[in-house]
Amino acid sequence: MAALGAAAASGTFWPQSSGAASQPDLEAVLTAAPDKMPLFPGQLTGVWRYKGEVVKGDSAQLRDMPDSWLGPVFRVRRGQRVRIRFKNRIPQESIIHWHGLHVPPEDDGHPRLTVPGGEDYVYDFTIANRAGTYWYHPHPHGLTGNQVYGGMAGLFLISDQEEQALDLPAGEYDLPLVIQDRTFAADNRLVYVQNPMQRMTGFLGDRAMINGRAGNEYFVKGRSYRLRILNASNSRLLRLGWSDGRNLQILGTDGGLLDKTLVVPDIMLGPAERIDLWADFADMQKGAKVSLQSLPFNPGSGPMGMMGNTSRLPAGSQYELVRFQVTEEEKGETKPPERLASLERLDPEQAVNRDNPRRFFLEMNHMQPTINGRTFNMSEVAPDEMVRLGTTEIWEFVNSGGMMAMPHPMHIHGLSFQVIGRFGGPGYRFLDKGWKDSVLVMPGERVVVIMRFLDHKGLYLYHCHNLEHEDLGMMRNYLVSSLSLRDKRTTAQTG
Ligand SMILES: [Cu+2]
Repeated sequence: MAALGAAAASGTFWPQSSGAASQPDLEAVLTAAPDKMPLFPGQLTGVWRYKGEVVKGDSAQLRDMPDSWLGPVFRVRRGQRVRIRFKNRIPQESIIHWHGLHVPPEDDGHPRLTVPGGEDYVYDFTIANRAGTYWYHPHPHGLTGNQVYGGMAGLFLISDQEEQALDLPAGEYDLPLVIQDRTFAADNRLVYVQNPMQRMTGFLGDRAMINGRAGNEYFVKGRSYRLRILNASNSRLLRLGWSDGRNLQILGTDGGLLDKTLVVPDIMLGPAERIDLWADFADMQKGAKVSLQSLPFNPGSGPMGMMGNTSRLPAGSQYELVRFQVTEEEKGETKPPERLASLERLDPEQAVNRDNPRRFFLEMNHMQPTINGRTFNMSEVAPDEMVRLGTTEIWEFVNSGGMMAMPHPMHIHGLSFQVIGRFGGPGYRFLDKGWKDSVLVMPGERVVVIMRFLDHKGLYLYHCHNLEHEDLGMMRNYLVSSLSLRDKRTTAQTG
């Protein structure tokens, strides 16, 4: 159980709860349970999914997605305190991770906190993050891929005053697009990993599913929209672009808005990454269509990626994701605001390891993906995985490349980081601006990130968000403590 009021121990950087931490602003129940959904004509499809219910507070803060296997969309404000009771009613142990949220360790969904089917876990934390598109999903060790694939995931949207002042498209014009690939058998059953090779490369489905349902056509008005795109696929990389060659106008990323709109022809989006897009249909006539596609790219895994990959949508191929059809011409807003949000930049000069960044080598070792040669252990923390509260650090993820190399979307729990360098690799366009919590590291690439361990001590995770890799153990603990490095070495030696 989460310690009540633990979030009140926050430092000065993050806002405190508006209600002096005495009462939650929102109390909800999130139940994971088996369900059956009419995804296609014929038989129903069995899924596992989250259902939500507001117990106290504004019922509009949880919205069901119609006809979707996804859980309810949370809409919360920075500074609000939320208490969420997770009721695990699937026949497996589980726990929820609030992806991208800065929460105390006991609210972070570490696999050591899993509860068996039939039991509950109560989260209680204050929303510390900037406005942005975050999400939630299960995090039991070895079972995350299976549970997310089965339907367990949902969006967690945060707003704040700075974002609200921008008056971005809202309501029906603020459109989430959660992209997941899935394979279905002839009788509409979900099909997951069929052989060890698919587990090693990551599972690729036969079709792109949008917002937890089969239809990918959206009827829109001839005006501007905010599209919140989450790649919630288990392992699939996307290279997003518009079908008519227009540029992407990118407003935000994992950790919220950029300082100004980024205009690019295409962008890579790895598993767990988010992009906020400004989409403008104002220049289109009634009946006109335009699509978001995944454009061709070299998945970079060489012969390894080809083996076991039986998907009808091969990695790196070109296919349509979402089609928009204009049903009503309208003269709406056509340009995003000049300036979006204030963006603090972490200074590498302030990093305690400025001259000696931590290096994490991402390597395949006889079909086993590893980080610095290690795999997951529930409680183990190596000396190079211990960091000090209050410090700023530079970490480097090094994907060594070679025959066995595969892309690894690396995720760090408990904080947002900034990308300060990307070297080598195939040279695609990545969204390395703003605040991130997941970053794609392609074969042969070295990605340098900077982060600050501000106000929560304890055990967190960093791992590959290719969920098959994660379940195979490409995940490790890191420990935030107030001890100095020298103290930690002594402690580690003496146990
Ligand atoms: Cu990986």
